[in-house]
Amino acid sequence: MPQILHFGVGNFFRAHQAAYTALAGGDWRISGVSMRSDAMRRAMAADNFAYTLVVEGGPQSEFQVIDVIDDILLAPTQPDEILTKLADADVQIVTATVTEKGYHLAANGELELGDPDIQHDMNGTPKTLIGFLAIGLSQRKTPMTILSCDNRMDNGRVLERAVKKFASAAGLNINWNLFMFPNSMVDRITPATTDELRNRVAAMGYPATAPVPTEAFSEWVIEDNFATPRPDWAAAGARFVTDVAPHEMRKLRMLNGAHSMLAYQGVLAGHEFVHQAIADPTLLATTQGLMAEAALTLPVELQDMSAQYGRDLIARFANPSLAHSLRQIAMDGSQKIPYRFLQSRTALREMNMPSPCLDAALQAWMDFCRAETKAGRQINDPLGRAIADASTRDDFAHILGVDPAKL
Ligand code: CS2
Repeated sequence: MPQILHFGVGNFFRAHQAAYTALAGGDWRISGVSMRSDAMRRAMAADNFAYTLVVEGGPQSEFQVIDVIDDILLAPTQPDEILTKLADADVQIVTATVTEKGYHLAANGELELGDPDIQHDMNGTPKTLIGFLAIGLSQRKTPMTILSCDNRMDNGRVLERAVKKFASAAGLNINWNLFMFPNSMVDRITPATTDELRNRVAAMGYPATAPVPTEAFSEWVIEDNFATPRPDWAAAGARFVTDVAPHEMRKLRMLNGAHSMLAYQGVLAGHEFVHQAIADPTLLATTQGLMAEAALTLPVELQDMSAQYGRDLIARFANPSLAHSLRQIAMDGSQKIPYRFLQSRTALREMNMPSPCLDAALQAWMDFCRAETKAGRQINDPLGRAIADASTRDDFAHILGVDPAKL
């Protein structure tokens, strides 16, 4: 049976790629890899890896039982089993949602060879996605498609470059003709699971150990550049295109840009959830402003749809049945801000146009970092310590790898 090996079995993957695979029909099955903790494997094993997706936002919650996952392997304790899977000809597609920081990239977007986790993987027993792929592909004899589903511009190419850099530093030989790394844009707002949700799902008699809350909307735009067959994801609503970049730009700059701004301004204003922040008239106005600024930077063919896209995003953010925590979005700002704020800002500067809302968003990130540091809280970011230092010295430019004059 054809298989997918998925790295990063969090809620987003279970609301998105796994749900598309289930809807696509056919006989594809998924094995998951949990990058750190055993918690998800333990919870899901109790229900034989089936789980309930709870679609919130309509008059009633909709419960969908998803049963496409066969097992979950643990990266820290089962590296050999994972490498065996990567060599298995039945495993034709690797998908990944390891978050921005799971790529271990420097501010210039290239793999950070000095990163301690990457250094660790050079010894031959990997624990990162990059190490697993480089070592796994060097042992593989049949084609495979590696599909990044993380929120990054050019995510497939970035992943391919990172794996190549690792392989060349580690002296691994890979037959690159066998492998494709298509880009993709993924979208579905997926908060964390709460006890309240578990209880509600249990009361309905559905698998309740690891349910996932999500919204009705979802989007998946995939570069049609595969080395292997794939599930009929188009039947489940995915779109295959030749160039994903315009879709990535609109989503990262408008949706994720607005999300991050709401997170920083919202926490500073004392809000807890996205739907509360967007109900605050001041934050609604800056969000609309940021979207309008970001929209100006999009390719011309998207200009006509951007206003409606923005209105739809506001309606999605306002969904009161999704308890989407602002602090969850505020996490890992150093990895997110370049694609969410800086690229739009730079594009506007090149057009000699002002960017007051994007400037305010960037300011809100810095204010948030200062406030957290002052309150003695650790900043949840791979560069957390450096950011805490930068907060006391007011030197955020080097965190983002930009010229201080440009901040
Ligand atoms: C959010 C995203 O946590 C975050 O940074 O902006 O996870 C967002 O909810 C998704 O990209 C929506 O598709």
